[in-house]
Amino acid sequence: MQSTTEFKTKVAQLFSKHRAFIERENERQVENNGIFHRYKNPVLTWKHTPIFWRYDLNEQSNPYLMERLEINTVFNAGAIGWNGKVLLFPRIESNDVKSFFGVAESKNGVDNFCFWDYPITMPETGDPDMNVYDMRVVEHEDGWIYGTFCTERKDKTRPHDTSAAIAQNGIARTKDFIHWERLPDLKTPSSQQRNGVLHPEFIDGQYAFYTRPMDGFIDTGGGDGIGWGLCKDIKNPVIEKETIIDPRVYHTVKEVKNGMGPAPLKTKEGWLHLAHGVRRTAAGLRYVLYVFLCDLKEPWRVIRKPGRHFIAPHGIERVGDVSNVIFSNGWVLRDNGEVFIYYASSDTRMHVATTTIAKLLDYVLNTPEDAGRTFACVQQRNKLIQQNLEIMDKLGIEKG
Ligand code: M1P
Repeated sequence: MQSTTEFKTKVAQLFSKHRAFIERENERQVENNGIFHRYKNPVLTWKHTPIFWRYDLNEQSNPYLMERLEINTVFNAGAIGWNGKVLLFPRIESNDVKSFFGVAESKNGVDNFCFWDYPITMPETGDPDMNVYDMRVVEHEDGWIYGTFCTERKDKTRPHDTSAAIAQNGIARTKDFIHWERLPDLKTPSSQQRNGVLHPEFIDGQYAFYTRPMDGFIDTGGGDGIGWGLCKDIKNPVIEKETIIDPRVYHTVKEVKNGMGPAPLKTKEGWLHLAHGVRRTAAGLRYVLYVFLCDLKEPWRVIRKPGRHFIAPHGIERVGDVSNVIFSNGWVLRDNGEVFIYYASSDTRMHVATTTIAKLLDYVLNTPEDAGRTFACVQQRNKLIQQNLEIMDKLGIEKG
């Protein structure tokens, strides 16, 4: 028979191990691409969730000190810079496959992320969500902070297909990240939606959304890429006309589908976007991130689009609950020009990559667009090689 002292000691050990895990310092990795730096440790995992979210700490009801409500994964986090700190709003998936949102904060944005005491209790609409996930957090010029996320419900028109579901864009807003006002789901001409993002500024006095129209729950079908639409009233959010601004394209990183990442960053050169693109491979779907730039005055107009992936699964990032996936719905631009890109790997954990707005703009403005086919791509590379050989010759650099 275990004594109360033993139970208390076990509980104390749980907390001290957890604290040591949260407080370990992260290490910036050396990368040779000149564009961003990865970090050694993920910034959020299921292990970061508080002990008191998972265990029953009452000795009478839990004498074996078991985890009663285990957590499986922590990924796809929205992000915001707030009072000098970084707040992340990850998708937290419980072992019962229901996701919910939490708030984790860090002073430096690269380690020591600590969850607030309670997860977000997202209010429901009249039609309860089965599941909510992938929240984009946007400070809008109307003074509210909005969360747009996927709300998923059973497709009641197909009662016998237990995996038939309908995805739509849910919307909520807050001023303190604790109390959220749920607004009606965004109505669009499409039967399914995911990856909805609110543009941070009004466009002609209207709210503007990036959308991702789909025919199916997984397959986009006739939905041809990232869409854009305006809505007059955020309390009755209806988009009547959806226009595709960034189409999916055969034999590119976004051949099968794509979706907007976080809300774009406003820069002197235009609105900078981070998005994910999906390609079908023999090993299943492969998700990577790519970057593009839109016009400042006409944010629906793409003006630069490097023809390559920006971040792809690397090392351990390749493996997880849904392997070979990199997904991002949060980044933070700091006052000093640093950009923290929060990305999830394989639907399992959160990482950070750091760079600067200057580097991102250089990348988006000077990385060539997709030349379109192998022959043209080789010509593009030959041009670079020829120029470099001349420089190496002048500088006396020997071929490695
Ligand atoms: O499993 C990969 C991703 O799949 C969905 O994204 P998309 O609709 O763009 O394919 C989402 O379920 C996302 O959460 C998940 O990471």
